[in-house]
Amino acid sequence: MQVYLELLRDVIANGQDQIDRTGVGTRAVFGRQVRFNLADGFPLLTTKRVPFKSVVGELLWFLSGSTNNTWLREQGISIWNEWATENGALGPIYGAQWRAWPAADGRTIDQLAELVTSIRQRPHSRRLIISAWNPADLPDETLSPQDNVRAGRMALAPCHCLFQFHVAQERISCQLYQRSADLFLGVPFNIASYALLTHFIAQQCDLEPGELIHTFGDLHLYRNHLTPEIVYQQLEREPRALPRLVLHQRPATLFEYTFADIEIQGYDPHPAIRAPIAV
Ligand code: DHF
Ligand code: TMP
Repeated sequence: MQVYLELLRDVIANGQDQIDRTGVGTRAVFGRQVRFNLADGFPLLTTKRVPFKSVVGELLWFLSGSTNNTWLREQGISIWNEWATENGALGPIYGAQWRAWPAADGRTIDQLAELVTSIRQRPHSRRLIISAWNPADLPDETLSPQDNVRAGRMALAPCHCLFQFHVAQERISCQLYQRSADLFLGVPFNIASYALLTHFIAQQCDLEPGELIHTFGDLHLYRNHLTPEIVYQQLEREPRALPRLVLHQRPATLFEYTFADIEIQGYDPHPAIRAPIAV
């Protein structure tokens, strides 16, 4: 995970100061790529504690097709609270697009179910893609998340918006395109989440996990994270050995994983670092 600290240094050294939608302001670079070989260990940051239960809960929630924050809240996971309406609604975000993309004729398309079928039948396919970027459902950037939801739109435009799988030599790799990336808060979650998803898909398709390739559009550090207590504190820390992921059983489908199936072993991170999130 040395590569994560290198991204922090890259944004600090090469970033431009930008104004952004939230009004907080960022330092940003455009277009970067990092790779994680999943055989080297599970890519969960060790230079600060990342709440793995929240990562797992969010992914299980996406996989279930839900876009309502209520279940996450009940699990004690608060990462989507600021964007939800009082009823917990978030509009047609990831879960809806992944599991029930609305087609023009009124059908819905279960992109993930079709993906698993395709990988099993045609692992050499070059079309193993899931997109959450549905222009018809995008929010109006000038409205609040809640007003967008009330208008039937997404609370937030998809950040991790497209991913593709690739099979070679019995290994399955995943490349994610993240158009907008909060390097301090969101990215550690995003890396772990897509690594976990790649392990699930590999298990479901009788393949070994290969690489996670993480490609970034606007990669930024919010100005209020560029402090001695937050980003610079993390940069002083020495990365430790990566933990390992253990999947205790193989559920019948991609959609039946539960918390009990998923264990992270040997996670010995430096302490958590609190930081304000830009809404
Ligand atoms: N907005 C912004 N500005 N950045 C984001 O990363 C972001 N992520 C969203 C929704 N909107 C966003 C969904 N994912 C946290 C992490 C991921 C996430 C939302 C929030 C977060 O606050 N993490 C903290 C606390 C985690 C906890 O213990 O609850 C962290 O320290 O990792
Ligand atoms: P934007 O829609 O104006 O780009 O703002 C979204 C912000 O949320 C931006 O800082 C990126 C961040 N983000 C992540 O980094 N990862 C995520 O998974 C999500 C949902 C958001």
